[in-house]
Amino acid sequence: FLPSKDQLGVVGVGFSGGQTKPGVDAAPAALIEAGLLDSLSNELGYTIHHDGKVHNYTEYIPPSDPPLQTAGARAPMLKALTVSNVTKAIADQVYEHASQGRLVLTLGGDHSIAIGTIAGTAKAVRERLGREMAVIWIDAHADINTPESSGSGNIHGMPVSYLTGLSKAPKENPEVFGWMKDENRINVSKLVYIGLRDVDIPEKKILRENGIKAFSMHDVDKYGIGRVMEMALEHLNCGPGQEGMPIHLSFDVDALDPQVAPSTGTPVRGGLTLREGDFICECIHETGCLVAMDLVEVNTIVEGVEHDSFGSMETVRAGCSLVRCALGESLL
Ligand code: 5AB
Ligand code: MN
Ligand code: MN
Ligand code: MN
Repeated sequence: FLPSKDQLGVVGVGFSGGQTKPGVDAAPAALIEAGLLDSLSNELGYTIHHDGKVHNYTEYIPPSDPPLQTAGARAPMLKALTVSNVTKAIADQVYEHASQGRLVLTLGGDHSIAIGTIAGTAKAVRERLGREMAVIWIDAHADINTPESSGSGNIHGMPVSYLTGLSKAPKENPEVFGWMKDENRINVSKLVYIGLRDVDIPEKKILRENGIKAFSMHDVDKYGIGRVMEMALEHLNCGPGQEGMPIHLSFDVDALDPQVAPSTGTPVRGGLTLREGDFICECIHETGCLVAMDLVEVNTIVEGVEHDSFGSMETVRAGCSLVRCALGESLL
């Protein structure tokens, strides 16, 4: 079921509409300028399929997109139409690469874009291989709020609820994620989190009620990252001697500790070390099951960290390292 070993589709997503801080849309250019794609082709030997662009999706952004108040919600959903339209376009781009058997790398952008990337790969994997796909979500946050449970209304805190079908477009409002079909969704039993340390109270309830596998920073401290990865991959049937299943890795850079990746919109102290982050990516590479990776939430101009400052450059470098490790840099 694997994509060809050396064909890499790249999508540059300069989109920040899933949250309110500008700067996360500049990340793909910063990552590419730092030499990420060059090293993937020159050092790791990938043939790169990239249109050479960082997309801003202006043609998909409606002229008016007022906050959407739904019954019983704590906060109105922000830029719902915009994020719905843009993630549909991203799903098509990612599907196009994946359906041609390429490994897909998406450079974000805020984490709302994973609605599109995962929808696109899930559909391609179903069509090509007749199989379900697993998702490994590396993040300080669970991003599983529903429009009702979210306290912020920011859609970058909701992608997993749409991807698992816990949130769906209401009948009276199909233009907000009504494009998502079952073929775009993943099963909650095929989802694993690592790095959690800032999970909202309603999200904890959702995780518990759905029996979702989650390794918090407490688990990383308790078992060590080596054991956590063994348990995570075993849960997804991707451990040694197991059959394996296609894996989509969605890596939010805020899973890393702010000391190594300060330049992100919602930093939380007490995160993964750079080596723990790289190790996670290396272990996933080793399975041979990786079909797609997102790197999201690098924000080069976030508050307190000037563009081109040391903190911003360090964050970009950390992001590049994570991608290279997931794509095989550390193999001897
Ligand atoms: B990120 C919060 N749970 O819903 C919310 O960076 C934060 O993609 C979401 O992980 C963080 O707004 C979203 C408070
Ligand atoms: Mn996230
Ligand atoms: Mn996060
Ligand atoms: Mn964040």
